[in-house]
Amino acid sequence: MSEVHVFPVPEATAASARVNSATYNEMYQRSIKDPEGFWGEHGKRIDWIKPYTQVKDVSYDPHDVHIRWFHDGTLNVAANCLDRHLATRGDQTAIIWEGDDPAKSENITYRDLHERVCRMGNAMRDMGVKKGDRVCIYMPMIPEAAVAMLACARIGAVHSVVFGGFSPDSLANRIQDSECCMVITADEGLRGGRTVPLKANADKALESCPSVKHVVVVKRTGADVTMVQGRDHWYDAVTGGQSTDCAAEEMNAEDPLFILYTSGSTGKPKGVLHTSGGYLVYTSMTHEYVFDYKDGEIYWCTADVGWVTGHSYIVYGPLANGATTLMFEGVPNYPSTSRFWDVVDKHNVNIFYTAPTAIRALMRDGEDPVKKTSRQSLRILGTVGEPINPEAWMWYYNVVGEQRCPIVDTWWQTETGGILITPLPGAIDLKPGSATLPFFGVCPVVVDNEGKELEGATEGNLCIAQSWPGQMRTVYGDHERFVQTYFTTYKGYYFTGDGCRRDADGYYWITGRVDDVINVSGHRMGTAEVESALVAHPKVSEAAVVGFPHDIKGQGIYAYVTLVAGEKETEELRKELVKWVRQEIGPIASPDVIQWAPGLPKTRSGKIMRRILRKIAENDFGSLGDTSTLADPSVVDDLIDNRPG
Ligand code: 6R9
Repeated sequence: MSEVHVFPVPEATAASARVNSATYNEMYQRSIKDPEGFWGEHGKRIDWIKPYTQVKDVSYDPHDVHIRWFHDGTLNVAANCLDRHLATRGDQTAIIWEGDDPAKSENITYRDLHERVCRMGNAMRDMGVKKGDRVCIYMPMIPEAAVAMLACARIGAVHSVVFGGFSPDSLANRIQDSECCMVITADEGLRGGRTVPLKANADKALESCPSVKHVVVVKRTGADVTMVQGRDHWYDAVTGGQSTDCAAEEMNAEDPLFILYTSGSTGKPKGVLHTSGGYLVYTSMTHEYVFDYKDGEIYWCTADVGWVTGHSYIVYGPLANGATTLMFEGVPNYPSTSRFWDVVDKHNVNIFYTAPTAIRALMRDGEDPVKKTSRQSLRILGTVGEPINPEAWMWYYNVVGEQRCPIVDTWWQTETGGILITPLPGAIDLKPGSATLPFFGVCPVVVDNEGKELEGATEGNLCIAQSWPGQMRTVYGDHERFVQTYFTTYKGYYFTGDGCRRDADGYYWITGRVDDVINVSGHRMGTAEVESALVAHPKVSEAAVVGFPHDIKGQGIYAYVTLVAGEKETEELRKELVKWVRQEIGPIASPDVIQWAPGLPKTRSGKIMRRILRKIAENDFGSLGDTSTLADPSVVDDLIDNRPG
């Protein structure tokens, strides 16, 4: 490891920030030693209908995993994000919407947003949606996506947002798993000047989703779409005549707020379930402290609401804090690679939060597209989704932030609900590539493969020893899978699936997944999902998928494919398989490399040795390790000899 440059907290930031290094240490120690006291106090940052008297009721014991926070309190999440602010900031902008077309943007005040949410809530109730019902949201990045989420929260329905880039099949699987009664979508999405056929995709998905009784369609592009009589309704038609009063359902702290599907190392995507009270306390608190958010500031997270980052840090955290949150429909390189910075200047963005993959892609275009913009409004920069390489960090820091803006490299997961390991800009010195130190209440531990806790500077598997309020509660409909996935590998801990290194200063450096999950452009994917899409093709008999280092995407997808006997390994078929996977899962799952593999390296018991396949994909043949346990060691040489490119 080469020497690491440390970037101390700028004095001005420390002086004005909510916490400095002394207060961080004090608050952190208290949060770990007395979680009940700490969270009992900070839980009051949101409005409760019936205040809680209980703070924490948690067990990580595999025989009885349960996680409850504030569990005798009641609240409504939407009322916390809207009604609560009306008296003091009704006319303040809640959402700045920036369209794909730079000529289109809109400012939506808290009052306006409240009215829209109430209208939609009433429309949903009219269509029979009740507390506890599941509603699928399959939307582009338009304000109605946030309205739909908040309308669900208002009437106690559980939303399941499915990223607009997912295929009809992926959408159908998610709708079926949680038996959604309604789908909220748009005619089309618009990204980078190109349309996405959302309604047509939904129609295809719904052929196999009998639970869906109603579809609400927002008109975004005005494209011609099929509307099924009795099932499909235009958003404007159902919300137009509705009252702007909509009683907020009184929810228990542990009533579900949403389900969000995420990839694991095996099987189908899991429905990660988050509940109401703890989630809102945790996301609002992290949003305020991690970004040092101050009243009146303009905050922009570039994620899509289809991912957890969009849930927690575009919608719930910022709105609970009465912030102005920017929602961007487009992409970083349309109409030009200056777009991010043009938007920063146009709306005077103070806090900017994006993914390393976007930074790496923009870096390729050089400094000019950045330098021709002002960016003087920027104060804090953030990253999320994957490890950031120090080169990209330095470019972000020097070129985008002009050495003025601290970078918060925030490590967390769909499962964690909110940020767990991160710098606090006024308190923690930065090291490029490190997510630095734990947030309040978070107790990271590094364990070896046997589950032994490692002390001091070390490297191993990252676990979390104590619960925090934003933690997922279960896998929807499959609590056993929840227990199996997160609480059995290392007893007594929540296992993250990530590897990490801890340095002598106690800083954490996330090294990436230690399971069969890959991270492509910050999007999480199970290699098993891509494999099952491939083997679903009639000409494929077997497939093994691994990640490999990719300059822009972080990781690329490398697929080894064995064809059915008699099928020819042609360039045409290679292209067809790439297209096939895009159709089965979505464009984010497109394989970057397909290598024909007449045989795969398997143990005598038939297990594919992925370790070896990873090395070959990485072009690292010197350290293949022990291949003697393979049923047929010669397949390895064959794969090396026939590596494409
Ligand atoms: C929020 C989100 C989670 C996985 C996680 C890890 C990787 C996220 C990171 C990071 C290094 C960071 N990850 N943030 N790795 N540094 N700052 O991305 O959730 O889509 O569930 O992905 O992403 O591997 O386990 P999710």
